[in-house]
Amino acid sequence: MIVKNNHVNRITKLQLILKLCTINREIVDSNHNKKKMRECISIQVGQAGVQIGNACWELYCLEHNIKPDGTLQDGNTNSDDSLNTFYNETRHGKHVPRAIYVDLEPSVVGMYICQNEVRTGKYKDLFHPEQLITGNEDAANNFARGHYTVGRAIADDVLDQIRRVADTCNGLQGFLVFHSLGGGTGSGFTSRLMERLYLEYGRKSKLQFAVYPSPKTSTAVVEPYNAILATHATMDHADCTFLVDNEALFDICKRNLDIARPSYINLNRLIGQVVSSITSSLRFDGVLNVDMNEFQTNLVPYPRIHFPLVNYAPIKSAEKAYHEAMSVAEITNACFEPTNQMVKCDPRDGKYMACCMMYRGDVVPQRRQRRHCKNKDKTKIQFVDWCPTGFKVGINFQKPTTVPGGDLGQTQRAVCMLSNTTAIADAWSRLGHKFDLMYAKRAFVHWYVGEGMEEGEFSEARENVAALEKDYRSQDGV
Ligand SMILES: Nc1nc2c(ncn2[C@@H]2O[C@H](COP(=O)(O)OP(=O)(O)OP(=O)(O)O)[C@@H](O)[C@H]2O)c(=O)[nH]1
Ligand SMILES: [Mg+2]
Repeated sequence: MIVKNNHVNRITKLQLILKLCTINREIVDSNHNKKKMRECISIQVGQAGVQIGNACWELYCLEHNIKPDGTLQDGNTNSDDSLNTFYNETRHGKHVPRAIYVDLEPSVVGMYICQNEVRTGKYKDLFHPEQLITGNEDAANNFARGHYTVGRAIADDVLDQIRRVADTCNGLQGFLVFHSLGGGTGSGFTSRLMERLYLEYGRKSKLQFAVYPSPKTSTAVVEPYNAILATHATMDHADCTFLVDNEALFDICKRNLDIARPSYINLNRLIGQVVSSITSSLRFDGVLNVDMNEFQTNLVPYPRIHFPLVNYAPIKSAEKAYHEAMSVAEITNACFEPTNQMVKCDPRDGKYMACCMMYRGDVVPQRRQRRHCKNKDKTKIQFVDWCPTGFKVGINFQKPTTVPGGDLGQTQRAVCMLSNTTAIADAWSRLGHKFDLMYAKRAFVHWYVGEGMEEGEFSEARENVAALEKDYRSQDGV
């Protein structure tokens, strides 16, 4: 569903043909989806990936009425078959997440299970032990250890396990990979894994959810090195990467949720809500549902320009949500606020190449569309001149679910906006600047060379990210 504005766009014939091809493909894709199961495999890598995974699977289970041991809540008959895209139902009626947890050290994955055993025993039975893969020593915040030395040893086991999970699928759609860009495992091992996935599952979609390093929460000084090396190494192997900036999340938790000192649990629950919105069209049936593939087709105009900005609204504490019911218009407006963004940058300084709105809950289609147009004028959203201006819109009628005892208040509706904006180039320039300060002195480089990396890889990675920044900026004619 595309809402066009009145601008006359200067699009060439070729671009028009490309657009028509895209629309045709979308129709073919959505017809195809109706006939066939389209499973997704989630891969949670390193501490951040594992802990974000916990928040996501906890929320998915609540949304689908699945008990912590994988069985359905009493009275739930799984009438919506779509949940099988994320869960494999066994003969005994247990729903096992199509997920793999990987960390190069045992404590984070182990602690998760152990904490649950000790504290509540809640989700320890959800996963099959073979889905949780750990090594003996971590990557010590070093990309080279995660990618080469330590990571190499575990890669085959991980790929074998992925193959086993893939064998349980009828029509595997793709992979969702969760990781940090700053950790040694999150950066190094993930990029090795993405390369293997690209080689072995080339035609399947590969989406990443990557934690962008922030000085407020980062654990190592070399995170900018790891992040740039990982971005370079995965650039050609990922179809779409959603960045989540810990600093942006930290500020949202403080400002919107009144959490004085946000912890990873607070940040991860927020990420969980966002991921749930992005993936809800894959997990629930619905007439106005728009499949992730369709959004992706619209969001990524060129293979490298694949880092959409994520906005989410409403983000309100339980107390505020109880007193303020937000209308469709209000959540749509709130969603455009830079304070509801998952990465710090200012889209008003850039131009949009694409914009997708994913609504959930009580939302009436016509009103929503009109609101878009008004909103677009109001906030002076500018599209690049080569792209037909339009919003792709999807609705999932299931209202958002909140975790009991969590920070977010229950609301009747929510919206998640994915936009490809040239403003995200700011994130790359900030990271590049920090990289340059250290690399000018060759500080800490010996740790990487000691693990078998060549110094040339640093400059190659830096040049590639600089080129990415330039690619983005050149889209709006800057
Ligand atoms: N949002 C979020 N960020 C996290 C979490 N845990 C770690 N981080 C961030 O991730 C980066 C550190 O990476 P980790 O994921 O801890 O590292 P790792 O992948 O386990 O790699 P090594 O421990 O070096 O082997 C820092 O920027 C942290 O702020 C988490 O649970 N949630
Ligand atoms: Mg770790």
